[in-house]
Amino acid sequence: MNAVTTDALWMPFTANRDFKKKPRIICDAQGHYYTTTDGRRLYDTFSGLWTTGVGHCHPKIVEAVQQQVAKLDYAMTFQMGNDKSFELAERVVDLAPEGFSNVFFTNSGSESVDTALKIALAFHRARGEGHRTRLIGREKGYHGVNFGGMSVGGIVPNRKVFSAALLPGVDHLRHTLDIGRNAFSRGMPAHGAELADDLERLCVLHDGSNIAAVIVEPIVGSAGIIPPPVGYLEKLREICDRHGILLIFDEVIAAFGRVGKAFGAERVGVTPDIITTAKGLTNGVIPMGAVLVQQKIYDAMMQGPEHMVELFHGYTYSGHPVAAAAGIATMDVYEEEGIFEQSMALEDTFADLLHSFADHDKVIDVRNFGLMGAIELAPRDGAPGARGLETHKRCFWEEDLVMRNAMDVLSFSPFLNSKVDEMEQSFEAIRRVVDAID
Ligand code: PXG
Ligand code: PLP
Repeated sequence: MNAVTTDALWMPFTANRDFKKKPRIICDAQGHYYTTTDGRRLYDTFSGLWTTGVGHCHPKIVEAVQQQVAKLDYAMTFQMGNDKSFELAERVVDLAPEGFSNVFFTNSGSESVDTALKIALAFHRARGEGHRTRLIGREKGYHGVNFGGMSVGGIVPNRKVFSAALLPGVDHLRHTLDIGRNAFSRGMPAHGAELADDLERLCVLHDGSNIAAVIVEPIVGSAGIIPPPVGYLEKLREICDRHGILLIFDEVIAAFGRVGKAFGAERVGVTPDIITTAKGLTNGVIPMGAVLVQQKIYDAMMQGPEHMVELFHGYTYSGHPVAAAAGIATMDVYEEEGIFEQSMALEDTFADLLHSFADHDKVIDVRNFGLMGAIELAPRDGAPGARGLETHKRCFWEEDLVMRNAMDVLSFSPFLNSKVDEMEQSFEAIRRVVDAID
């Protein structure tokens, strides 16, 4: 077996004791495959953790990082700047929907979310609307694990233990998952646009003039891939506009080709005021996140004496030069290799493969949008989540496949440049496992 000692590491979002009985450890990766410490080669159906859309160890990104780390490893980005961070900001703005003019760098999706919420509050205050302090999230939303993102998030186990420390003044829209009416929908489900009226209800309850921002994932990721009902996001946009509320799309997963365009906003045809990103910004190679804002937000903040800091916020590693170099190389790869077009071209095959599970007696729903997909298994009596975890483990040990589960939802985030035969083989393996489990 492997020689790695697992005792000291407290693993994130992991059943540590169960894992350490029989560790699943990766030590190498190339393209679409991982290698384990016991020398097996595994196909990755999750592109890292939604991160590594163009494949692992892409030579162009590896080279950019190697060169940058030997040239400028770090420089302060407060009251100074490094060339690469400015260059990456321009590249990201060039890809963004019309109206987005500025980028604030962070080191993760969680930091992007907390940054976006703080920008929303600061923006309203700068415009003399400091009474807009309430933040609205949505049930089943995942916005990372920091206090702001956890508070607007709606995944119960992520909040339960920290209940006393959740931000005040936060409320939640109802979620849009409706297996009863929408099971096995391909892409956006037909039913549920009216759930956006929940925002109108909260505007009555709290008075819309007190609400700073609404944050949603345009397509829900972590909670099990929930595409928005047809017309839902348009309605949210309209209600936000009517009440002067900022709309934040959390695109930590959706941005950079995951749904066939540079940004999810472009794909769903609804433009928010702020977009949060991370993951695909650097292909997951170096941690980095970014918050994109519309021109009106940046402009509103650029006031007061010119020698004064306009936004008292930033991270030691905001715009880190090595991360920025990885980001620039990633943008080059997206462009030169037509990655977003490749992603779009794979969508139908991916949807067909997912929906081929619709007839399976253990499957209660299949959901997909772009290259985000879920097969939801019926929970085993008295043991919710057991089937999902067992499928994950069997895929790893018996099928040489990395497959992510969230409880009994099998989630898929294929490479944006997947090969069709590899994708097909991975779903054949999944079917063998789903057939075999109790
Ligand atoms: N917002 C969204 C929409 C995300 O998907 C975050 C914020 C937080 O990003 P960081 O970089 O702080 O982890 C995420 C992260 C899963 C899974 O299994 C998804 C995420 C993280 C871990 C697991 O779907 N998304
Ligand atoms: N804690 C202490 C004591 C610090 O000095 C700093 C940054 O200087 C931080 C936390 C925040 O760290 P970061 O900027 O990496 O988020």
